[in-house]
Amino acid sequence: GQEHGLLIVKLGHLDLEGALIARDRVGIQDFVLLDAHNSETAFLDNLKKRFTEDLIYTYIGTLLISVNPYKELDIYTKKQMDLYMGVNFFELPPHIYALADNVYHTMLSEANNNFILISGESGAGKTEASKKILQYYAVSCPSSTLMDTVRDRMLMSNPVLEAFGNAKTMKNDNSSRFGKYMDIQFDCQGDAVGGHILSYLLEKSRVVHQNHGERNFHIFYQLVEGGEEDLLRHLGLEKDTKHYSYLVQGECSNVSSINDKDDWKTVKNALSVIDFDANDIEHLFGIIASVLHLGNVHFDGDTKGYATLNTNAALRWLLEIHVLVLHEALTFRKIEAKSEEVLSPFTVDHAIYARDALAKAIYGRAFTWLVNRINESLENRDSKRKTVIGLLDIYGFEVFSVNSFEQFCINYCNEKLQQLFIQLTLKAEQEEYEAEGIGWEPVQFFNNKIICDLVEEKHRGIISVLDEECMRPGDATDLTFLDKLEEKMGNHPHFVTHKLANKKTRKSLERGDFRLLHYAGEVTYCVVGFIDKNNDLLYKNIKDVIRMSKNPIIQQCFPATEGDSRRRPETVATQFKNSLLRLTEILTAKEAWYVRCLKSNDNKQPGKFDEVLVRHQVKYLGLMEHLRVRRAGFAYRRRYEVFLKRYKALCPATWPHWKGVPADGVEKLVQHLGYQPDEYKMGKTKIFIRYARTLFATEDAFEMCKHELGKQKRTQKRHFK
Ligand code: AOV
Ligand code: MG
Repeated sequence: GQEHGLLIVKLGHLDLEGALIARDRVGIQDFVLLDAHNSETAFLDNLKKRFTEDLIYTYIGTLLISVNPYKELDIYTKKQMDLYMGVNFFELPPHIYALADNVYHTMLSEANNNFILISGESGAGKTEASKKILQYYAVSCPSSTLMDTVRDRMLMSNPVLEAFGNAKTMKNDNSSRFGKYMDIQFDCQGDAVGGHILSYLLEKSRVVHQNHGERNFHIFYQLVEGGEEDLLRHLGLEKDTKHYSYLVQGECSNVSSINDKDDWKTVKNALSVIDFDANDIEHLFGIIASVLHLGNVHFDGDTKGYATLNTNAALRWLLEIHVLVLHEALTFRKIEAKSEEVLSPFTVDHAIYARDALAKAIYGRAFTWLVNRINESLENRDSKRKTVIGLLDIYGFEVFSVNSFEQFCINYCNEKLQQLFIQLTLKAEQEEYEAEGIGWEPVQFFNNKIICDLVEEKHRGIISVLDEECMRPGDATDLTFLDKLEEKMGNHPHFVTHKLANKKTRKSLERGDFRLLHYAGEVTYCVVGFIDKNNDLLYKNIKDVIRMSKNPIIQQCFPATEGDSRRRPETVATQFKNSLLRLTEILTAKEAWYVRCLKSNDNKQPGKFDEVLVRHQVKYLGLMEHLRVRRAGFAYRRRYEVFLKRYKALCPATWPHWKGVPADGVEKLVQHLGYQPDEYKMGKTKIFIRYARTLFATEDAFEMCKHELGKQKRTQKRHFK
């Protein structure tokens, strides 16, 4: 083709055809080098072409795109890891290891903090990607025996947290139901010396309720299916998940892709690696079993409709608390009036509500306790200088047939991360051009800040309106909340209510729903439960009772000092909002790297590339815009030393060594290669190359040259023999 003209002039004696044919079959490894860079169709063709060849990774510069293959690929072996160690992006096919390795070396050479933002919708492959990165560091970083423990614990924290925090949903058999940010700490030799995990809002409503086709958290099934007989007997559990109301609602206890028995062994082993002794394990599973027993506490109504327990049997196993005390707490509410305490009986519905609230609270707090415990075991007690690589793996954007408060929080979180991506990629680009003294025109993005504001703005956003309703004593309900929303955001371009639905979108809405037009698509939320879930209250007498438990983990989870203050605790949504704000601060202080995961199809089907689905993701993730920005002024930039080191063999003046200033060497080199003045600019520390084809041609020339040099070397060797 024409763009190779330069190459053919300079290296006319070499045959390019073979290389070009190979490239045609496997597509282009880096979209920056794609000729029709403005064409979404060309973009998708390239992804598809590669996907068909099991090449799931493609770059946009240093951003890595990953398309979920839904099948095991033979590309995560130790051999592959070794291959990618210390190698530049360009030298090998795109890989998650290449990214991991480049982040690692950047951190070491620049002594800075980095983070890898892994994003994509539910089931796109974020958690798998984050595991691959962690494994790469565990295997490939230099090793010292002391640090081996840290490394093992870091690896083993994964199965434990997945068991307690992941579950089967309609989108993903192993869906993360909490957000996770993990810092891996390295010393200046590059040894992994410690780690720290921050967890975000666990979807604890799943403990008491699962939609059809979904499961509770994996750990429950693992315990019941895999638990040793002694243990189960000790916990009073039957070896049958059907026996437990909290496990049967979704009607899919068995999932073909999941082996709970094996997973139980993995988790038990992992727990021992992160320093859990037999007592810890007994207490932890005592809690898990208690939740199951609690779910089996059923109520009847007496003649007045008040709740009575139909059997005391399950209570006996609950948290080492006296049966009668528990019985009372589950059927009566204690009201403190002046100096007296009055017992007011629960209705059946009320009692069920109290029971479920207790189960959620126990599980949620035990999860937080577990994260803290893992952090203790990962703590680096040596205060020497260290730098970190942060790994962010959150719950992806999700839309179900019914979406509730949990989806609202999860999708809001994804909005925030998209916003961060937009800010950082634009900002980084602008600053770089400015720092290097090169002018440029910014590229237009769809900025989703408007949606973030709609959700989180002080006094005006959805969370504020929700909080206001939650604080309002008396008659606030989910529907009054909806009315308030309608009143306040009715005219917002990304908000649709029942009343206005037909004007803004063609799809109508149910009375109790509102719809948000998210960056990734429309989601209809059902307001039922918003107020309760946001308040997340536990009756005081239930709290008092649970504090009587002799289980030491429960004692730590429900400290006696809690709740003394008169101040109302922050609502769930506000806590979440604040934690995301802090996360953004943590991340913006670090150098960002991106993995954008794409879902290849909606049926978890191996090797199927659903073009419509992928196109939609490419669009909303802003990949085309990202590419445009990368190419707006200059597609590529390289530090002078790096550029020279790589390509010096292409010019007699720079080969084998260039003795002067690197910038001058680069100037000599590119002039020899025939770069035209409009093709590149010399910045302060880097060369900026405008067209992909220029670098493409240079890279090809380099390949040919390597080949030639290799031949020469081989002939020389033969001569010596
Ligand atoms: P997610 O983390 O992005 O969804 P996962 O990482 O759990 O998605 O991936 C979902 C499933 O896709 C996995 O269980 C694997 O079966 C398959 N998969 C993903 N990546 C790969 C890969 N590189 N190679 C082979 N199979 C893969 V969520 O947590 O639901 O947002 O909330
Ligand atoms: Mg996940």
